[in-house]
Amino acid sequence: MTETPKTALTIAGSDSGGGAGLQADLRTFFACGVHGMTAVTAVTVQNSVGVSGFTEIPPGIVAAQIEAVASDMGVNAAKTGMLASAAIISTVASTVDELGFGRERQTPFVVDPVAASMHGDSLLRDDALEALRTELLPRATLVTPNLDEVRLLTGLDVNDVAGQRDAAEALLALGPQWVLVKGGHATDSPRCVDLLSDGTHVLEFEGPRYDTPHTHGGGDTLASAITAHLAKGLGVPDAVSAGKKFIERCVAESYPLGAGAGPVSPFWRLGPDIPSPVSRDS
Ligand code: PXL
Repeated sequence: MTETPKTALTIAGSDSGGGAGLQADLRTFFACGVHGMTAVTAVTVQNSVGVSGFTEIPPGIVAAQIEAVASDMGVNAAKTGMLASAAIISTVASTVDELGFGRERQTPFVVDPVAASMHGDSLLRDDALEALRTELLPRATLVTPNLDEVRLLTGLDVNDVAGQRDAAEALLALGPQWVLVKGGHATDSPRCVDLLSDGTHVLEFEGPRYDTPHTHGGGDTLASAITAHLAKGLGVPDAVSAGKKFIERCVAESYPLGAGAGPVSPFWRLGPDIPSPVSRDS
């Protein structure tokens, strides 16, 4: 028997292709050394080319999954991914209140405001955006939008770091404790800058921009790596710094799979002992 690891909970949707969603979250939690738990919100039908449909889990079952693991196993940090509907968002909001997750509460709560897949397929019903804005963002310890999600949440069209600063202000006005405005979608920029702010501290995390189409699950992986480090007791800036280093390597080591976008990959965390990749045709 070994020591029990810290625990992290993802409240997210399933990606049948295994690249994004709760599959990416669990893989990341494992690679970051925390025990991963799931509250499934939706089941998507997808592969590397796109999402062809999804069904939602009843809100009461989403809440019951969260309560079941929190009451028995304990949650050191939690995150959200695909939430699909206003009804699920409202239920998650009241459940996290009940359990003490969120800003200025005991358990760090990361909201990744997932609205669409990288191919542009909607993962959030139209009526749910307002619920995300008004019910979930005010409860978040950290919210981690990409620039498309910034546009949906604030109406701001951002393509440089100055714009990211303005977006951070606009998002902080919606109530989260910290905002990480990710710059990955600002493709004109040769570097990839993510801007973190709580209104007092403004920190820029800069990294390389890799020229690869295989970034499926990148946002989920960053948010779950940050969540894992929060579960281990790091503060938000240190957890974001550790998460950024983790996702950079996962993007550098992403691989092609299927006809479309392959996944970012944490295989490198397994070290030199695993066999090097062999062709699946051989
Ligand atoms: O990467 C965002 C995301 C989150 N959750 C699920 C997804 C995706 C993107 O495809 O499928 C279930």
